[in-house]
Amino acid sequence: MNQPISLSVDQGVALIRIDNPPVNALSPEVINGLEVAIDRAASDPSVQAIVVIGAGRTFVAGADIKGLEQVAWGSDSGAPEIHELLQKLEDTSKPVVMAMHGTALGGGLELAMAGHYRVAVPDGQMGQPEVNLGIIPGAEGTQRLPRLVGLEKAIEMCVSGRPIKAADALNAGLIDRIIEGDLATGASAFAREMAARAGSHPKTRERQDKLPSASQLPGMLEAGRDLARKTRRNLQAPVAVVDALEAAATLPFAEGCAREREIFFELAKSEQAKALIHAFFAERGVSKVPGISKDTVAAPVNHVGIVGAGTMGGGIAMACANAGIDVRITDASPDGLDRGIATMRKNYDVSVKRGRFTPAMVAERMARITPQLDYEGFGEADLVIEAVFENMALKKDIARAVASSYEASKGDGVIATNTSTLDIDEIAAASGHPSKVVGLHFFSPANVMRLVEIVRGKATSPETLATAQAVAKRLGKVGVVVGNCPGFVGNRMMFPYMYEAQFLVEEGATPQQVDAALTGFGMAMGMFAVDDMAGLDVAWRVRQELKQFSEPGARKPLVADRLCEMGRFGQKTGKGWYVYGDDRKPQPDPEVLALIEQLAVAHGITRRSFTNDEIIERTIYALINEGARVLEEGFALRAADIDVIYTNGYGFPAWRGGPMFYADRVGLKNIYERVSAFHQELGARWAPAPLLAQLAKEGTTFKELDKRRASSLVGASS
Ligand code: T1G
Repeated sequence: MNQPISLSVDQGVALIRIDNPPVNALSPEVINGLEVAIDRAASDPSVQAIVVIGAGRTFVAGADIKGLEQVAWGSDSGAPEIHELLQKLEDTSKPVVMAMHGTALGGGLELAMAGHYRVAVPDGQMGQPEVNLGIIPGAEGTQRLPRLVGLEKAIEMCVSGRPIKAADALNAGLIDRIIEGDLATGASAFAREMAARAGSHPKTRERQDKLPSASQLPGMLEAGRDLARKTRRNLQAPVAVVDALEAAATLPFAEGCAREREIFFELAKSEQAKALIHAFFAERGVSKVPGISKDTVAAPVNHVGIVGAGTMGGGIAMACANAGIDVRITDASPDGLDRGIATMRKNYDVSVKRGRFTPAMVAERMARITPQLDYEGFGEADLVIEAVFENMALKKDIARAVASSYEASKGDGVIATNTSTLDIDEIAAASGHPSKVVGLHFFSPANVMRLVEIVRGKATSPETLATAQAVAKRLGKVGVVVGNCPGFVGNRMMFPYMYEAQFLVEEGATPQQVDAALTGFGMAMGMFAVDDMAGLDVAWRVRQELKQFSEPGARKPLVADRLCEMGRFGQKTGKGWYVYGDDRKPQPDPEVLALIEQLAVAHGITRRSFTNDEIIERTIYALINEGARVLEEGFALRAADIDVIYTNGYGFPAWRGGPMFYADRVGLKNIYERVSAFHQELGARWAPAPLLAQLAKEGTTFKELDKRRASSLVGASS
C-alpha cells in the first residue's frame, strides 16, 4: 500500500485515512493509494462499510496546486487523474462514507461527492474555490454538485468560490449528517447504520431529482452568468463554470464530464490561471523571511494598547477585537476618544445592518475595547501600536512613553508604529529599546483591508518581527515584511504612478480617461478616484516633505496643490479631481478640466490626446520601474512580495498576478525598451532601474530572480 494512505478495519468498518500533510492534497500517490485501499476494503469479506477520512488539520483541501501550476505552464502531467477512482468509489457495493473536517475544498469535495454518503464535523467547511485560481472544478464537481444541492446553489458556490459551513451543507443536501464528538467514531457508526439498510446506496451521478426542469433552466443560467459578471469582474472562470454546470443539466453525466474537462484544460492554461496560481503561492511565500526560523519564538499577543483613536487607530482596534484580542485605546483629547468610539460603534452598526455580525457579536467586540485617556495598563500589554498622525516628534514622544510604561511594570511588549512614511529607525532609537520596535503599516479601513506592511528596522529583533507576523496572521491579514525606506514598498511605488497619472492629464488626457483606462486594465479604482477617496490633503502633506521635488529640474505636478489650495480635498469636501453629488459617484468637473488646461498652457506643456495603451504604459510601467528599484535595494525580499502588496493593498488585479508578474508576462525586454524610450522623451525620472536593465539583457524574469534568491532563504520557515 502507498505511504499516504492507511487502512484499518474495526467492527466491520474499513477506515481509510489520507495522510499527506499539510492539507492532504490529491497527489498521484494519494489517488493510487485510495484506489488500492478501496479495492482491498471492497474485497474483504469482514468489511461491511467504508469510511474515508483525513489525518491532521483537514480532509482533502484539493488537487495539488503545484501540479496545476505545471499544467498552467504547459505540461499536462500535473492534472489530477481521478476519474477512475471516483467511478470505483461510486460503484462500490458497500456503502462509502466520506468523513470531513477542516476544509474539504476543490478536488477534496469532488472526491467526497463520489462517496455514497457524507458526514462532517460542525465547523467543517466545503467548497469549490477553483475559480479563485482561474480554473473550474476538474474532477467532475460541476456534474455532481448540482445533482446534490440543485443548480442554483451549485452556481452560487462555484461562482463565488466561497466554502459553506456544515449546517448550510446539511440543509442543502451536500452532507447527510453532522457528527458531534469524535469524527472517526461517529462516521463509523453512521456507516454501520447505512450498511444495515436494505437496498443499494445512492450514486450521485445517477441522481436527477435536484436538477432543474427545462423551463427553469434558462432563468437560472442567466442569473448565474449575471452574478459571475457582476461580482467577479474581469474573471473568465466564474462565467465558464456556469457553462460546465449547464452541461450537468442538459447532457448525460459522461458527456457533462467531458465538457467540464474541456473547459478545465482551456482555462488551466490561461493567463489568468497562471497569474492567480502565482498569487496563491506568492501570498503563502511572504512569511519566509531571513533570520526568522520556526525556532524563532513569537510572543503571544492577547492584550494590545493603541495610541490614537482616529481612523487608523479605531480600525486597528476593531481588527483586534474581531480577532478576540483585548484592546486599550487612548487618545490625547477626550473629544477625539469619544469620536473614535462613536465611529467604531457606527461601523459595527453597518455590519449588523449588512448581516455580517449579530448585535450580540458587536456587544462582545465593543466590550473588548477599553477607551481611556492615559497609559494605564499599557505596561502589561503584549503589543502597543501607535497610530497618531504623521509627525516625527510626536511619534518619538509616544515611543518613549510606551517604553517607560513597559519599564515601570517590568513589561516586555512590542512597540509598533503605524507610520506610513516616517523612518522607523529614528522612532526606534527614541524608544531606548530599538530591538522591540517594528512598523505595522495598516491600510485604511484597517478592519477591512487585508494588507499589513511589517517594517523591519535595522535593530528589530527576530522575535519582535516574528511577533508582528503572528499578529498579522491572527488578525486575518497578510503581513509582508519590508525594509525601512520612505514610503516603504507600497507607497514608495505609488508616488511615481500617481504623478505619472497627473502628468498625463497636464499633457492632454482627462482624469476620467486615465481612470477609465486603469479600471479597464483591472485596477479596482482609477488613480484620481483613489486620490479623492483618500483625501488630496494626505498626499499634499507628504509632497511637501519629499526631497526629490526640491531637486532642480524635477517636474512637479501642477494641479494637485492648486486643488488643495482651493479646499478641494476630495470626497470629504464633495469636490476634488471630480465633483460628488448625493450618490457619491465621481462626476467630471468642467472647472477642474479648465484649471488643468490653463496651468498646462501657462507652463508651456504641449497637449495632445492619449490612447488607453499609452496611459497604461505610463502609469503601470512607472510602478514596475520603481518596484525594480525597491527590489534591487532590498526593501522588498521578493518580486512576489511586491505583487502581494499591490494585489492586497492597492487594488491591483490578482488575475494579472501583481505588477511584477505582469511585467514578466509583457516581457522585461519590452518593458525596458518602453521605459528607456520614456527616459529619452520625458527625462530623468524615467531612468530605467538597473535591475530591470540587467534582467531584460539576460532575457529572464522577476519570477526567475525570486527562485534564484530563494536559495539564500534556506533555513527560513513559515
Ligand atoms: N495544493 C498544494 N499545496 C497547498 C494546497 C493545495 N491544494 N492548499 C494549501 N497548500 C499548502 C500551502 O501552499 C501552504 O504551504 C500550506 O499548504 C498551508 O496553507 C481537481 C482543480 C486549505 C484553507 O484552492 O485555501 O482541487 O507555504 O498557509 O491558512 O477540481 O491553504 O506552508 O509551504 O494557506 O490553514 C482547490 C487552497 C485546488 C484550496 C488552509 N483547493 N488552499 O489554509 O494554511 S484546485 C484550493 C487553501 C482543485 C480540482 C481542482 C488553504 C487552506 P507552505 P495555508 P491555512
